[in-house]
Amino acid sequence: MTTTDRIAEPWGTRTPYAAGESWPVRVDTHLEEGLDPQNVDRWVQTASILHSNGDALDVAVKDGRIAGVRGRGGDRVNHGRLGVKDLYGWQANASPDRLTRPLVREDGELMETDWDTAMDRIVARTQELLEEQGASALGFYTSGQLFAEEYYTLGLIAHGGLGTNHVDGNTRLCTATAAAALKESFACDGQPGSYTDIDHADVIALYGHNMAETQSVLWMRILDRLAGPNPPQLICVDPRPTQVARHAAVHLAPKPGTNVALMNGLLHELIAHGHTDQDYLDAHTVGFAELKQRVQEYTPEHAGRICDVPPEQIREAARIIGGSQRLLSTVLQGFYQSHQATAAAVQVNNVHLIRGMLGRPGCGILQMNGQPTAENTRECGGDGDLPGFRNWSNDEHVADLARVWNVEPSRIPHYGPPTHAMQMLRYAEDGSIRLMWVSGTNPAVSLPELGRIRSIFEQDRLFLVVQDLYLTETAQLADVVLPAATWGEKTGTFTNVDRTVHLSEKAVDPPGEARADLDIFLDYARRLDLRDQDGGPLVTWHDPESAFEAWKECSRGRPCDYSGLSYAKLRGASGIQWPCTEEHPEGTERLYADGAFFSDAAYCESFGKDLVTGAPLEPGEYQALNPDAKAVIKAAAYLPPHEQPSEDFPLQLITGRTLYHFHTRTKTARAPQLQRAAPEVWVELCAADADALGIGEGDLTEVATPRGTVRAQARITGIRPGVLFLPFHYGYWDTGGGYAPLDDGRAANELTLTDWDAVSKQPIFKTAAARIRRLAAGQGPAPAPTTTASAPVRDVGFRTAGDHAAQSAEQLAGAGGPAGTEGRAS
Ligand SMILES: Nc1nc2c(c(=O)[nH]1)N[C@H]1C(S)=C(S)[C@@H](COP(=O)(O)OP(=O)(O)OC[C@H]3O[C@@H](n4cnc5c(=O)[nH]c(N)nc54)[C@H](O)[C@@H]3O)O[C@H]1N2
Ligand SMILES: Nc1nc2c(c(=O)[nH]1)N[C@H]1C(S)=C(S)[C@@H](COP(=O)(O)OP(=O)(O)OC[C@H]3O[C@@H](n4cnc5c(=O)[nH]c(N)nc54)[C@H](O)[C@@H]3O)O[C@H]1N2
Ligand SMILES: [Mo]
Repeated sequence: MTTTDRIAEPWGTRTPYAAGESWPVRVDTHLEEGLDPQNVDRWVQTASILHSNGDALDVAVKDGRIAGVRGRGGDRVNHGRLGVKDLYGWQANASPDRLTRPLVREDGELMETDWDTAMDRIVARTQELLEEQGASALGFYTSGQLFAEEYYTLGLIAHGGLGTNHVDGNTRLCTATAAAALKESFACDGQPGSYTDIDHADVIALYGHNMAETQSVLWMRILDRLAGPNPPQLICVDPRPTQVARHAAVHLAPKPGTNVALMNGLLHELIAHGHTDQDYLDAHTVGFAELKQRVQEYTPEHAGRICDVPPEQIREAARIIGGSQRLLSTVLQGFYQSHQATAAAVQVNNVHLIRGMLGRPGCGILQMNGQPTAENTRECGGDGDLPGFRNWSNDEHVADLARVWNVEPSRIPHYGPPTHAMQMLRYAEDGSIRLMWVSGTNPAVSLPELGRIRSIFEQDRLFLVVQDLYLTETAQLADVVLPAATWGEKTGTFTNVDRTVHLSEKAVDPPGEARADLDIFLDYARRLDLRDQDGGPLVTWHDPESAFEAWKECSRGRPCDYSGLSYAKLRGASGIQWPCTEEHPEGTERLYADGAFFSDAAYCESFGKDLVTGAPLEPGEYQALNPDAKAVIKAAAYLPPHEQPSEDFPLQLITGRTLYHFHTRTKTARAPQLQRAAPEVWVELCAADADALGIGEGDLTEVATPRGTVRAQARITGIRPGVLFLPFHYGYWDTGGGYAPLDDGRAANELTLTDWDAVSKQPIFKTAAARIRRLAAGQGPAPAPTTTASAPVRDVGFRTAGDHAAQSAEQLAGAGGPAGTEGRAS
């Protein structure tokens, strides 16, 4: 057993291993100071809720409260390891400012009330609007952080009960493009690869994905391969010098927003040098000829000019990818939050299709998720898609869902694509959506162009319901605030990036009168008296397990088949990957192993879209394109970003994450170790730009775009010249308790633009034209971590480290063995 300051050493101790070996177990534990593991009352099984990796852990319960966490050594995902947010973030559950009673707005002020009053108000407003205007007046904006059971229930209420098409999750901001790219290539959502591909890969390419900070346990797996015999080579595509870039054989740092040109350059090289698998192409794909023609003009010189990347680097990256026997690719926000998001992500799928590298150990695609339960939002209908990856433009799928729900098919809206979140806001702005119910997301910090978002939410004619743990920036604008229970306080299941399903059990009671999101949705349905077509209750379940049983039935026979799972089976287990059926009771490690896809027109989730306009293809068009249920290779030409640098705004602004915080920080700012590691907003720029503008390390600056300004201390890093980076975590809540004024200029999204990818409808957070100027000398270095992509280029006389409260235990297998863990590691 060793003790480590995991704030200073976020990835902990290396446990090297070789290709094809099993990743060694290392069990990470952090307990509140002074608590001995022997004195923990109970350990309760769950998984991480602060990213999509699905790291399994047990919560320590002491005297009825959460007192720490320990990784589950037997789990297939993390083999016991935990990232920093999970080691320390649980403390937010017990924050004294948790909401404990519902609030309603009276004479402009939010006042405490009881559940009956709050719910009756929502129900009365719902019924008035249904009568006045119909279901199109109602919009539901949910999350990627609730549980599968909760999304499925909300989807049924909204689609099958009320009949509105206005349902979406913040997954629209997050991994709508992952879903869209998988639908374009494979006609269905669902991750082909498995995390065990890391154990086998000889080349791993990370596209716009800062895995070291955002899936830190997955990164530990890669670090351990890099430290072992015959390590893989990494390719990193990111304009910042992330830890991923620092470990890469080739680091391509393209101009933001040029990913399609870069991918076309790589594809050009792969094809020109014959790195293609003609047998695979012939047997399993359509569309190669068009791709070949499309990428012909993207020589390394041409692509390099667009991306401002040396052509030699593109050649070198293509040589490494082309020489690989086992290629794993991961894709995330640097590709997804961009104007040609889907087009770029699809080109990564194309690399695998033309090389025939799919469905074998080491040959995986991870079109990553971000949020812990985003996969479930997509599977269960929380994002507006029909549950079970049913196709809204296939009447038979709608009829089948109507059978499962026992409603008339006409009750389920399917006249057009589900309304995406940005369109829902437009409808609220125009006054056609009059009730918006926000659950598990904080859009007043996380949506683009916050000035506009505030003005939409502040309208009198919009009835805003917010369901959260805290009085967030968004909750402050609500008409009704509902106090929710969260992870650790309620039971449910969720699914990570590589389709691994975990059960998360209730460990402690929620504070005050806070209720599980599931119970709130069930109460709404009951009060509205929603009925099926035989007059029985529409929602036939009453608790998490009965909801899960219902969801299993809905998923039966669909790609994301949960029918072989149960709470009993998940309890104590090591995580099970869907599809899990009677035939495959232990789950399925990789999709498409035999080159067979879910893409038959009668079965598939999507007929695809035009990659430029986003217009959905007609069933007949799809049938003609892909008559034999193969994978579809779709080509795309590069188009420049919509907002280009100008004389007034000569730089490009990108936004994103740091290791120590989660999103709008409602949880991580309430964990002292994490908050101390990154206490305030900063802006990153390179030394050449800083020198030219007279900006020194730590100076106070103002960053401006055509939409607003943010004030931040400057951190000088190795970021690409001409590019600024702001973390988007900092809203207006201060750890002191109060809120800074909403127009104080701290949130990155004051600066971002109202614009999205035409195909996935994912907003663009990674390109905006911007400028920066120095306001004043700083007092010391910027409040940015030194351990991460924000590492300074020069010594700033300060290193990120934790205090005594950051000490965490690491127990290596063989050094006493992982204590108290069950199950097996794969
Ligand atoms: N610590 C931490 N971990 C998290 C989260 C968190 O908030 N904090 N959130 C979770 C969620 S919901 C998500 S979605 C994921 C996100 O995980 P990531 O996508 O890894 O995180 P980001 O920082 O948003 O963006 C990744 C990288 O994209 C790069 N980038 C910007 N523009 C471009 C471009 O035009 N091209 C390319 N190639 N790269 C570009 C940025 O420099 C950045 O390093 O993280 C998950 N994990
Ligand atoms: N500029 C910029 N903006 C971005 C991004 C970016 O890279 N740059 N990334 C985008 C991405 S990928 C994402 S995922 C979004 C994230 O944006 P948000 O979803 O707005 O961020 P969170 O802070 O995670 O908000 C979740 C809210 O749910 C609450 N909550 C937590 N658990 C529960 C629960 O069990 N029940 C209920 N009812 N509430 C709960 C939390 O207190 C919090 O207020 O931000 C997006 N916005
Ligand atoms: Mo996300």
